[in-house]
Amino acid sequence: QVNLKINGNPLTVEQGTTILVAAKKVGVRIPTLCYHPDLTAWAACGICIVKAENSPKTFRACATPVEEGMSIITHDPEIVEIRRTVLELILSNHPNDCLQCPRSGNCELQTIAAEFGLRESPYQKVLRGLPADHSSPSVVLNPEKCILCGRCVHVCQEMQNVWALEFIGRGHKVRIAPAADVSLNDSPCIKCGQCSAHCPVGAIYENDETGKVWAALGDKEKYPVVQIAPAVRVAVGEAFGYKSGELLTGKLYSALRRLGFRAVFDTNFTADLTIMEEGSEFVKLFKDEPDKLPLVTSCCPAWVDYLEKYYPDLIPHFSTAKSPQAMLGALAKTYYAEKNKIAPKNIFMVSIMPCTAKKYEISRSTEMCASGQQDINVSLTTRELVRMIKAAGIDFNNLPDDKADSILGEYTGAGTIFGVTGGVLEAALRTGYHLLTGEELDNVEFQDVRGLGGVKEAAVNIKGTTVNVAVAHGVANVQQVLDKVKAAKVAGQPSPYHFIEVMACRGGCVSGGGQPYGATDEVRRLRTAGIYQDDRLAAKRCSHQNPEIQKLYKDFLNQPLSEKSHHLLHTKYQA
Ligand code: HC0
Ligand code: SF4
Ligand code: SF4
Repeated sequence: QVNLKINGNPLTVEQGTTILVAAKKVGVRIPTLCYHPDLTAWAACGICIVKAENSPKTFRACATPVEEGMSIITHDPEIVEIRRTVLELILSNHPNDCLQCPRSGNCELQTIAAEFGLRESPYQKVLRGLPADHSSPSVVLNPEKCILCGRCVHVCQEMQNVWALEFIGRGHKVRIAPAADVSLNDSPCIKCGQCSAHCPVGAIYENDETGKVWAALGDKEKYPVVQIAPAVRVAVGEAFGYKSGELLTGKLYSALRRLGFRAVFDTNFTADLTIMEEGSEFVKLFKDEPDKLPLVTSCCPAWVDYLEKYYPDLIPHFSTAKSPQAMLGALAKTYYAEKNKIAPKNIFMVSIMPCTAKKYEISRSTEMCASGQQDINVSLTTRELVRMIKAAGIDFNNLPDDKADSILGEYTGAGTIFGVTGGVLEAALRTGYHLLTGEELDNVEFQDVRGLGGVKEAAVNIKGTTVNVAVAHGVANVQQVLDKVKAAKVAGQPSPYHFIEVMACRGGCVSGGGQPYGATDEVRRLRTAGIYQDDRLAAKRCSHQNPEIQKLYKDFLNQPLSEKSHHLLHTKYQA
């Protein structure tokens, strides 16, 4: 414990706490641009400067741990003046086109500049003239807007272990760029979008495809339909003044109908279907070919991209079941189209995802044309949907609750927990137990695979048989799990795990790269609590109990892993 004073207020905090975090505890917000609680502080921007009382000593609050007896001043005329100068220097080569910027309204630089009342600058504006990179289906990189805070580089390296972004050049020529200065699409980038979620300004942002959706909504020939992912419902409210984690499924359905979608489906429905297919795949291997285990989940497209690039020898362990997004696209243009006598080519399927990598997934040609054309036409992030709702003048907060459309809308608690780390595995265990024993679980909650621990392991007892599972989220945590699998292989021993879940984003999709800005562990916990609340409130909590899933098998697919299921719902991977 360390005792100190901040602006004269005494407080006691734990050893190792930084001045920045300590100040927050006494209600003082120190401005920052480079600091982010997910990342190691590296004190690049200099705006968080504070000083010791009665001494000329200054500190970078984000990177300085508190010391016993310290007395810190966070705001006085001298400090404010230094911060103002730092800001003016940043603005001296930052374009002033806020009106057209993708971050206008939620840009951290814009906010700080407004707080400081910056009106005119003593420095001459010198723009760099750097071109934007539009090569990736998922994110756009505009180095001209970059303020060199380094968050994207650190996210990509520390949290994702991808190293797609780096600083290139020296002195005033320094800029962010994909490693080796190739285009983003030719770089090792896995399209998770975490860089875009952490960038404080408009230098990296989701590839905006709302224009295509507006066009389809206005096209009389088209039959626009939509699906929403599990994690969207607990985060979208943040853009409309709700607390993180507020469950807004009914309002979302309403908003989508008012935008003009003819049918509103729920990706949670096909999450239940993924469990039927993947769970059956697992049970078959577990019983008949245990040497082919572990089975690894494949519903996160950034993770798929990573595995194909970095662990191609493990591709045979990937579940062939497509992601819920992909399954819904295939079924909308076959099963739903048939039942409702709509020509599949007229259906325009939009998915609302917390994720930028889903934009890439829909273009993977090997798997995404099961219906004979592209199954999903456009994938939008939560952030893009928010803009559409606002642009359409929809009063989101006062919308009535609506229901999803049959026959692709009903979901169980197992479907909804896909949105959090550990959820896919937990859902699979709920149904796996039933498939292996023919019985139902008394307690469907598997606490060991929940929470924000980077790697979670559990030995699950299924009536005397042990199933060893592991869950990793945030790509940097994957390596230790996969290395254990590889080491066992080399030694000729059975895999230490039977089933592995990986999600590229910390916390799972609840803090995907396309979610509203501002995710921290605090926010992740709130969004996660919203998802588990949805699970607890559900009438049914296991995928195999979903009546619409049972009907789908009866009327159309026959049974899990049937020929039709294989054709529509399974895929292949490429090294
Ligand atoms: Fe996810 Fe998904 S859970 S990847 O995080 O499996 O994006 O929310 O939609 O497809 O369901 C994202 C979220 C999905 C898919 C589902 C899976
Ligand atoms: Fe790195 Fe993900 Fe950004 Fe690609 S999208 S540059 S992998 S953080
Ligand atoms: Fe997308 Fe979810 Fe994977 Fe993140 S964890 S890349 S949001 S699918």
